[in-house]
Amino acid sequence: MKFRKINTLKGEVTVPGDKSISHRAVMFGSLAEGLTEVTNFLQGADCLSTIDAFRKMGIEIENNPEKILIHGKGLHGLKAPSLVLDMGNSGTTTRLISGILAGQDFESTLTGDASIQKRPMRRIIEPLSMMGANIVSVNGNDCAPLHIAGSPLHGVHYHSKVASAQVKSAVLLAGLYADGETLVTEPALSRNHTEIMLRYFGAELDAEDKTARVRPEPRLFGRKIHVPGDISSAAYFIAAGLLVPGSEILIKNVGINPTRDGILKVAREMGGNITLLNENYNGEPTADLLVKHSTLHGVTIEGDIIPTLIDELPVINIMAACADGTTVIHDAAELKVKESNRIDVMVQYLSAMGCDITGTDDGMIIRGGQPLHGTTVDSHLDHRIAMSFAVASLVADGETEIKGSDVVTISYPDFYKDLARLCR
Ligand code: SPQ
Repeated sequence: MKFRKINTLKGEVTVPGDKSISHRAVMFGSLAEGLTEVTNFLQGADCLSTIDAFRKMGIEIENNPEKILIHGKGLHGLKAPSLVLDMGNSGTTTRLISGILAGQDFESTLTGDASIQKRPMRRIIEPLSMMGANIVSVNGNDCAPLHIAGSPLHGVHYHSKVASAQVKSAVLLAGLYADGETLVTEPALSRNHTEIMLRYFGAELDAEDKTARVRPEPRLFGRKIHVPGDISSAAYFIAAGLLVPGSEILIKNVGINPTRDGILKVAREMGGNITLLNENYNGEPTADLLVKHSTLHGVTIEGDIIPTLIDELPVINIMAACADGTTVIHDAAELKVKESNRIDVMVQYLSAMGCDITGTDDGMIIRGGQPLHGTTVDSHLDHRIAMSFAVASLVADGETEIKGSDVVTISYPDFYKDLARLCR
């Protein structure tokens, strides 16, 4: 797909439902007794992979346009899948489902696309094995395919080396099937949607500082869930609104959970004009975001804020490239093990657009303020790379071509349509 510089962005946009919350609604609804109704569910390919996996384990899930209905069968209601479970491109599905499968009384095998088969699974194999799980990487390379023979599990206190919601959630979900309580402590707090939603379904779970604790064998009950808009999808409009001269856009109903809102803090620290309207703190907090074009300056981004904006760093790189001064990003080595190596790919194509950027072991250094020019970008089949460079193209001279642009179907199928509607 080809893009050109635009004059300005004006209007309102409603981004689709949060991907992390949509996945969890299907998973926990399947393990609950009775009906779970989910509205504003993200109809992205990753969340459809989660639905498909639970259907293959005997859960009836009705995917209607206005709501998803999950006919949960309780904690012990899953059936052995007769086929290999296909996780598609979804790291969240792969890692969280592994925690659930570890405690079943059947065997299963799960795999995914070429990207999933390269993403590290040792981070879940290790803690789940400590709990007594029988989980192996079929090719012996610590990646999917994974074979899991369900077995009795015991509670542990796991100290994770990485701040990862997927690792934390896998262990907590296995903890539902353990013989005692399970605790996870992480080096920095990662997104806490699992903790919030499992408690809402009836689990005995408490969380304090960087430790979450769950008690085993709860009865979970079907619930109604309205999924807030995904701040990771809103991030592209936040960046575009700040960067394109004269822009003013309202992004409606965005999740602003403090474990996800790092982009708002960083964008404001860079000088970004963002106003929160209609704030609602009932359950997962939400707000409308009014974004106005701003002159940005470089900042340092490091430490505990990193997990709260990890998926937004590619588009924050674009903001930094257009900001005056230097932006330094540390403590973000996790970027190397996402759908692509997001440090290498951002450095490669931002350099090609004329930006002065250097990759480091755990981040990047961006000396901003040089004019960007169009180039050809390969998305590396990474949705966040495609959307980030679509934003860069709006302020770059000449034409930008994004190869593999369709990959946005993973998290935001209508992204290009929504963006085009705002362009003036
Ligand atoms: O699901 P997947 O492929 O891992 O998706 C990504 C993304 O950019 O959409 C990461 F590549 O988001 C992860 C996120 O980075 C979703 C997630 C979750 O829902 O629990 C947690 C984060 O990953 P991690 O490894 O830090 O736990």
